[in-house]
Amino acid sequence: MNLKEFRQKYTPIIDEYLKSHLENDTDNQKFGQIMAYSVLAGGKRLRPLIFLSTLASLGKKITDREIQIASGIELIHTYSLIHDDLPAMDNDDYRRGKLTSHKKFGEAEAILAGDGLLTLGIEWISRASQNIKLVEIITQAVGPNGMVGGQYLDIDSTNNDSVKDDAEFIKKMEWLKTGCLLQASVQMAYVYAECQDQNQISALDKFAYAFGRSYQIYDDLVDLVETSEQAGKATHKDEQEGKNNTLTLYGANSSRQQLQELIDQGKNAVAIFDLPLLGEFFDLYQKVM
Ligand code: GRG
Repeated sequence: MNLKEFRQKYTPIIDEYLKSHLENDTDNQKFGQIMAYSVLAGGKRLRPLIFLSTLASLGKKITDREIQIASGIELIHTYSLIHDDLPAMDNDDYRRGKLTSHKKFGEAEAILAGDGLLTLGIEWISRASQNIKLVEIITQAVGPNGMVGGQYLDIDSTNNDSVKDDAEFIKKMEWLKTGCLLQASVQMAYVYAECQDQNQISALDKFAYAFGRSYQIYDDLVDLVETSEQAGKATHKDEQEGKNNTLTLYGANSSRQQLQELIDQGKNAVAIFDLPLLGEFFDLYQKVM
């Protein structure tokens, strides 16, 4: 099975799981709908699909339990988008082609929806996996030494000229903000699948680094090349708002070159697997190359 077929099979299954459980399992129906709004607004389901593709690459069967873990990762990702869009952060009106949560329901509601999705995501992962190691991986990846820490560095460095040319700082910030959660999606899969093969683990670690690092560069290029309609969110904001990132530091050509090097590294690493799934995630980047 290739990635196109895999996505076509599993995206509706993930979406259906998210829809039915968010709307039905929350005691307060109105709050359940507020959380569901942002989750069901769209989204590529990239992190759940990476988790499931890693499982499939390792020969692990995908059942309802694995779908619940994958969906839990998506809840946590969506929480980060809701909070990132708040007026105190990026102050965005559109996300996934729809009004952001705070624009639609109010700021307090959006903060709470994010809080609810984060905690529910951890609950789903814990409940379905029955594996404390997975909970440790995900909480470390999104906590103060992961995504939240990266977001803090982002906020702290915006319009700060002292880090404008600091390549190491920018790389670290981007890794924490974006790379850690993508990496965790791969790590959780090989831990859950009880993979003991060091060659496979090393290949997956290399893939997780290459994809996690490259995804932020890709997203910044999307900001440069796509219209708001195409991206479903405001674009051309980074330069205007004094954001420091690989693109503003090196420019588009060098960013594309770095992206290509990471694509080559990542694809080579996962060439050991029979299924082509993981390497094909890099094909997403074609539209910015
Ligand atoms: C903890 C508030 C808080 C934020 C964490 C993840 C994050 C930092 C902010 C979100 C904004 C952003 C541009 C982050 C970079 C990660 C990224 C590229 C997110 C968009 O992910 P996609 O492309 O989006 O997978 P969809 O909508 O397809 O799920």
